[in-house]
Amino acid sequence: MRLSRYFLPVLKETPADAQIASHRYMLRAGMVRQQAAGIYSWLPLGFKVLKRIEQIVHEEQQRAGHIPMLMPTVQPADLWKESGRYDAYGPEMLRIRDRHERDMLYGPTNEEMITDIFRAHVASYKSLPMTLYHIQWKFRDEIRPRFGVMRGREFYMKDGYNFDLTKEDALHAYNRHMVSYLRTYERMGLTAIPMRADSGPIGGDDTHEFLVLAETGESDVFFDAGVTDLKLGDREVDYDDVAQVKGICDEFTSLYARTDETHDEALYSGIPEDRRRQGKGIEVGQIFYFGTKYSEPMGATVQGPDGKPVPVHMGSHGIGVSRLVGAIIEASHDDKGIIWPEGVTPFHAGIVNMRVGDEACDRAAEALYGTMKTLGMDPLYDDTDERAGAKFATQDLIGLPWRITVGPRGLKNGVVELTNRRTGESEELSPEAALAKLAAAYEGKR
Ligand code: 5CA
Repeated sequence: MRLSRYFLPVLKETPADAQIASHRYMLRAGMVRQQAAGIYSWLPLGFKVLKRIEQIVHEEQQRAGHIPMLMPTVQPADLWKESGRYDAYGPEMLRIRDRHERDMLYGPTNEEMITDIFRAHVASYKSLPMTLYHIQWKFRDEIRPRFGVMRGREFYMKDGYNFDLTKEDALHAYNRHMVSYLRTYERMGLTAIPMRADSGPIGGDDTHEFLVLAETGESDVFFDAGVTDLKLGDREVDYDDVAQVKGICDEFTSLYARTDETHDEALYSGIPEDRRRQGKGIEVGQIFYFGTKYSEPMGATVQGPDGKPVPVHMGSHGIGVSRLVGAIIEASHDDKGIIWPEGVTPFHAGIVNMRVGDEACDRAAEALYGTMKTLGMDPLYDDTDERAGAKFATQDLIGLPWRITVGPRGLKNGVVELTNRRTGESEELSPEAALAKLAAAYEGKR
């Protein structure tokens, strides 16, 4: 993309009402625009990041064997009356009446709807196990929307639902989700720690939240410092291997890690003192096992091996896709702007032409731009006639992991400058060597 033809409305001023770095930088980098409290338009740069995150979520869900689909945002109230949650959900639910005076709602989550789909189409235990998921906009009329997309009213969420014959099978589905989530967050450059939590309005006994440690997080967390060292890395996972998947979950959940809702002071004080940690975290996902809480009242049964109908065991599993954009920035920024991890960056590199109009500079920058695109990379080429200082400030603000600077002095020696946004280190390299280094940096991350 050429910056001269892009829509990147960066702000010079720091917006007064934005209290945390991610919110400030998302506004300043022209990623989002607030349309009403907790409701945002995703401008092109923000939209690109949202889509990269969504893509990683899709890939990891499908790697775990989960099936994508799409349910609507607007739901009939009748389904929620069946489960009993229409009244229980309270003022967070946005209730709508259509022209025929039918009660509708803007979905805050989809347990009822997916249960309805399941009961209509699945009759036998032979179709199980099954996990369906979608990525769709949700609405919760949060009492205090804040911190930009972190606590929105309209937000983008991946929600998945498992259907199993037995509790044991459903717990394997729960574990499968835990492992797939660990991999998902790691690909985004995040450490998200599974912590025992409270199930709230979704219900059920077993639930873990995934928390990214950050001072600006809204959850209070207590943990053994050892949990921050755990990494899934690139180990091979066979998601059908019940023992392997459980083994990984045990590894990640055996050390103490809880949110304040389930915090147990006695257990916590059993951790060696030098490893006890308290802090704040951003909840980027949550998984639940709730058994037959929805299948029983809604009649979602299958014919079991003995021919008798049995209600299915279910769980639901969510990832805050739009919240992740903010969470990644909270975890990765400096005083100049965002620092995107390579896995989610909106563009792979910025190309800064220091002297637009200079024939050698234009030729070299155009050649780099063309070659990168041919190599399947997605560069942002700053071909505008802004001052160099302003160009660099924009690059730092929008946080692309790499910048290639093309200037007249370097070109005389046949070199461009390759700068790493995170370390600030620059190297003078031939254009070919700079491209080879970029390609290596993105190896396995595109
Ligand atoms: N039905 C279950 C699992 S699919 C569910 O709704 N879980 S949840 O309530 O925990 O939401 C899943 C994730 O969505 C949360 O972990 C969080 O990351 C994100 N989320 C929840 N509320 C908001 C909000 N108001 N703004 C942005 N993200 C949110």
